[in-house]
Order: sequence, then structure tokens, then C-alpha cells
Amino acid sequence: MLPIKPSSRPFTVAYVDARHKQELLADNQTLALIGFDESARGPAGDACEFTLALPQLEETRQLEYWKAASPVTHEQIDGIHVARTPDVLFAYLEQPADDMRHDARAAYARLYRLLEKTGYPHLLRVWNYFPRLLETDGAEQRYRAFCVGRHETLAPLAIPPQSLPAASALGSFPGPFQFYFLAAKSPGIQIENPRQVSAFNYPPRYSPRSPAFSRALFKHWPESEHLYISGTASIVGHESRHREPLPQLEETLSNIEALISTAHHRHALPISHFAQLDLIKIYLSHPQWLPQVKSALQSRFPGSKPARLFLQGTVCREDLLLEIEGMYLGRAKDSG
Ligand code: 3EB
Repeated sequence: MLPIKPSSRPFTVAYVDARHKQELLADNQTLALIGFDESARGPAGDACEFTLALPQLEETRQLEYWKAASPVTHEQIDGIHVARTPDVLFAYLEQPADDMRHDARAAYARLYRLLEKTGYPHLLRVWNYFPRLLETDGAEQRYRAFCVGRHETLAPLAIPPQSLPAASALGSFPGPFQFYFLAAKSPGIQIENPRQVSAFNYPPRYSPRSPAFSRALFKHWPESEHLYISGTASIVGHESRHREPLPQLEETLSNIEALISTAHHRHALPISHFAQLDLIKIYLSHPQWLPQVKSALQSRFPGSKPARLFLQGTVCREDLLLEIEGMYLGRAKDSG
């Protein structure tokens, strides 16, 4: 059996054993099916089924499975793979990853054109993966160039900071810039972290143009409440903290707790603790830290929640060893 509640509206997400792939691809309520491996693979047909160039660090092959509560329409629009229901639009696109300033600018322009064209104007969550994130091409480090290019598309569109999506941006194995996102017809609520300077207000030493994302996004759907937590690392204020993986893990968990607590107290998010999240992804810059980080998480959260996926992905500062993102997808009453 798949660990999915059929009534989750308008969609839900779970990690499932990769052996279910064919069965899930055949289901007309599958919004997206995402694999994780050493090389990137784009969709073979119209469906949003693709593999990110982020190797999984555990034995059992898992897929990230997005299931809608109603039938999904698949189409390709301007080279973008789109899966949608009347409530939500999921999309995947690829862009070369040669000149990250240019390629990020182009990818975000394609994204906003798509939202305009399809009529889902509210961007909720984006995932950005491209190779050699910390390397320098020409004059600028690639992550910083990415931030500049993203800014160059957002600035003329006059996107206000409080409308920025939750996001993750990690370095992948060699391949294209892989970009997927979620948009809706109605907006979410930005949640910023009281322990951290908002990324869109970071001082220029991290990037000539600040990273354009929200720390988390709270989405009140007609029949459920979701929280999408951005990639979160051991940053307090705007500075990286700690040199060792376990202290970084603790700081990261405190940051995520602070986001959940803020959303709970200010916006009546039904949960108030990390252990009530449904899913987390743990990105490790160096796979050697897996055993330590995994057992620390296991002893902090011995239950089955949150479901975990460990991936190798490069965090966007040299001194940060790990980053964690998460989702809460409703059903608070049975989450303890
Ligand atoms: C940080 O807190 C870590 O540039 O879109 C996390 C999530 C990070 C998203 C992005 C960057 C981004 O600054 C880095």
C-alpha cells in the first residue's frame, strides 16, 4: 500500500518506494514523480516525471510522489512540462547551466511567462538545482551569479518581497539547471524567521543581489492547510554558525522550529513542532556526514515522522554542511 490518504486536497506529497513507479505513472491523479540519482533525466513524455542529479544517500530507492485529489492535465507549454488541476499548477523546466546569471534570468522569465499564460499567478514554492554551485566562472561564483540573474527577472516585474516563494537552491551533479515549482490561483502567506535576517535583506557580501525567497510559505487551501519550508541551514542573523555537522543540525532544527512556531502563533497553523511535519529532505554537501546526521535525527525524532530523504547536494556557502527543507500537508488532528 502507498502511504497516501486519498482525500488529501488539493494534493499531497509522499516518499514512496521506487518500485511503484509504473503504477503511479499510470494514475491520472499523479501530479509529479521525482527521482534522485547521479545524473539528471528530464521527462520522457508529457508527464512531470524526471530525475534530479542529486544522489540519494540511502539504500532504498525512493521517489517523491505528488498526488492530486482530482484528475491531472499534462501538457508542454514553451518547452515547460506542466501538470495541473483547477487549483494548482506544477511545472518542470530545464535550462543550460553554463552562464548562471543568464540561465537563471532566462529560467525565471520562462516561469513568470508560464504563470501569466496559464492563469496561476501565485508562485508558492520553487526548487533550483544546478552543478558546480560554489565554483567561479569568469568574475562571479555561480550561486551568486544565479542570485543576480534571478533578481534581474524579478526586478522589472516589481515582485514585492512578501510575494516571494519558499525555495531551495542546491548544487547538483553535472547536468542542466533543473527547476521545478508550484503555483496557485490564490496567494499564500509569507513566514519569515525571527532568528534570521530575511534572505531578501541579506547584506551584499553573500551576493551582489540578495537571494529572492521567503523562509516559508503558509498556504490556506479550502480544505487543508499546508506549510512549505524553504531550504534552511545553520544561519543565525545572516551569519553561518558552527563548523561541525551536529551543531549545524541543531541550529537548523531550531530555525525550523522558529518558523513553525511563528506560523502557529501568528496564523493559526495547526502544528507547532518539527516532529509534526510530514516530510523533510536533508541535503548534505559531503556524503561522509550521513551516519552522524542520520543517527542524530533518529534519536531526536524516533517516530516515523517526519518522513526523511537524504540527498547529496551542495549548500550555497562553503562553511555550511547541511540544509533541510520540509512540508506540512494538513491533517493536524492525527499528527499528535
Ligand atoms: C540560506 O538560508 C541558505 O537562493 O533560493 C536556501 C534556500 C538558500 C533557497 C535560494 C538559498 C536559497 O541562505 C541558502
